[in-house]
Amino acid sequence: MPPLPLILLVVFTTQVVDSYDVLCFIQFDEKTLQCEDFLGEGISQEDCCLNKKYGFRKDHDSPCQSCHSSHWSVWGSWSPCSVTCSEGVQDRRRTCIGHGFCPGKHLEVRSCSEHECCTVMGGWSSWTLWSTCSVTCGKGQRRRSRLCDNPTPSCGGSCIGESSQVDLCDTHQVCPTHGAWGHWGPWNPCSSHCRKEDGPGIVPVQSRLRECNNPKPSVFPPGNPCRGNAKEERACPDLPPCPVDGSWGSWKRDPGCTVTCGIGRIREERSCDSPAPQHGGKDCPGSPYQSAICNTKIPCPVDGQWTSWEEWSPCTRFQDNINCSRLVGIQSRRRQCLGTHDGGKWCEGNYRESRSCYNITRCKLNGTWSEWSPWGLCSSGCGTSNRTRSRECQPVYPDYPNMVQGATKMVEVVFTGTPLVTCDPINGQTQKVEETAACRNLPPCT
Ligand SMILES: *[C@@H]1O[C@H](CO)[C@@H](O)[C@H](O)[C@H]1NC(C)=O
Ligand SMILES: *[C@@H]1O[C@H](CO)[C@@H](O)[C@H](O)[C@H]1NC(C)=O
Ligand SMILES: CC(=O)N[C@H]1CO[C@H](CO)[C@@H](O)[C@@H]1O
Ligand SMILES: CC(=O)N[C@H]1CO[C@H](CO)[C@@H](O)[C@@H]1O
Repeated sequence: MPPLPLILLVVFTTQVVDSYDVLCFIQFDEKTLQCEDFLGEGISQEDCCLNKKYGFRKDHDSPCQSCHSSHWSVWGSWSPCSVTCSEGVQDRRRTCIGHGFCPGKHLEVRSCSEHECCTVMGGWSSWTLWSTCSVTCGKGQRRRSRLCDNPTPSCGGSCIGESSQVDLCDTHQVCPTHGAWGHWGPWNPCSSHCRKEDGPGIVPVQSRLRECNNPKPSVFPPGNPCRGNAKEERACPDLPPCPVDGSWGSWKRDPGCTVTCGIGRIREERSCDSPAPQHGGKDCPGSPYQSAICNTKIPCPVDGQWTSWEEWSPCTRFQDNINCSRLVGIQSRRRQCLGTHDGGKWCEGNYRESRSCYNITRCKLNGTWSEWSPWGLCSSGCGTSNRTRSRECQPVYPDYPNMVQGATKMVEVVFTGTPLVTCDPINGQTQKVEETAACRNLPPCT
């Protein structure tokens, strides 16, 4: 609303000068309309008001008047607005000062507004129906709500109270108990005490178990089983390396056979390095050495061997018949060196030897009985058995020298040949007598 039009009144008056004594003051306060700083009394008004700033009173009970001719005071401040919301009015005032008439209005009025609108509180609609229970078993909650639209609040207004309500509800159904895992059990021992250095799938593992018993799922109504695994595995930490037993490498031959011909031995050696024992593993079993057969394919030399001596040749002297004579003859015998092969040595010694001899073949010589010979062997090993001993007729050799001068030295002379010998007969025997005796205490023959 536009401010009200001012109604201006213009009144013309004539100044009336009537002089009378007054109480005169040096200052007139236009705001309080009071006279201040009393100057004196018994002074004519005309004189007091020679200075227009002065004021006066006609007597002690009269109001203070300004020496200035009549005029409006300054406007007062605007009054508060007639309303606190929407649009209202406010005014201000002024006062006519002086002892006359002031043209114009002492009051001004204008429209005003503190806030553009007035707050309107809202009103609730009716409640919705209760929702279904939040659970299908056991006790849960149900809910209802209402809208703040009856009426809708405006200009900062609102509805008082809750927009929703919660209520307990009971389905009267037993809830299933869903399974939950219990605590993990302790870690089981590792699948191995040690860690192999290489090879497939040999990281030792350990496992632990847990049970679906915290709580167990109910049977009726059926609860959900636990999710996830009841067993957990992990690689075992910080294991020492496994002992590695040693294993032999391949055999390696020494160079060269032990023999230079035929078949010999050769030493073979192997090392415990495939692999070598590690981390306390066992040494390789057995010997690092073995002997193998090596074949030079070269025949070995064979030394010759003497055959037995052949028979002595006839004891002769220049093809003369020297038997039964004192003449020394010569006879010789031979032997052969056989079997020398492949560079083997010839036999040591002579293949022929000779000796000096007297030929006593079929010569008639005196004989003499020998002593009894030692008893012979038993004729059998059990039952009854005999043994024998004998005396023989031995020749008495002629009294020829048994050493003669040879080519370079004295040589021995032997009698050779079978003479005709006769001894004094014993029991009619002239060549040989025998005695027989039983062997005693023989075991019986089975
Ligand atoms: C042993 O000697 C006795 C007496 O000379 C003879 O009778 C007997 O047959 C002999 N026995 C054997 C087994 O020669
Ligand atoms: C003895 O001499 C004869 C004639 O020269 C001869 O036949 C015989 O074999 C000789 N006996 C021996 C044992 O040498
Ligand atoms: C084998 C041989 O010639 N024997 C003779 C040796 O001498 C005697 C006697 O001089 C002869 O009777 C043998 O015949
Ligand atoms: C050759 C030899 O010595 N003959 C003797 C054999 O014995 C008789 C008897 O004692 C002697 O008279 C032989 O001279």
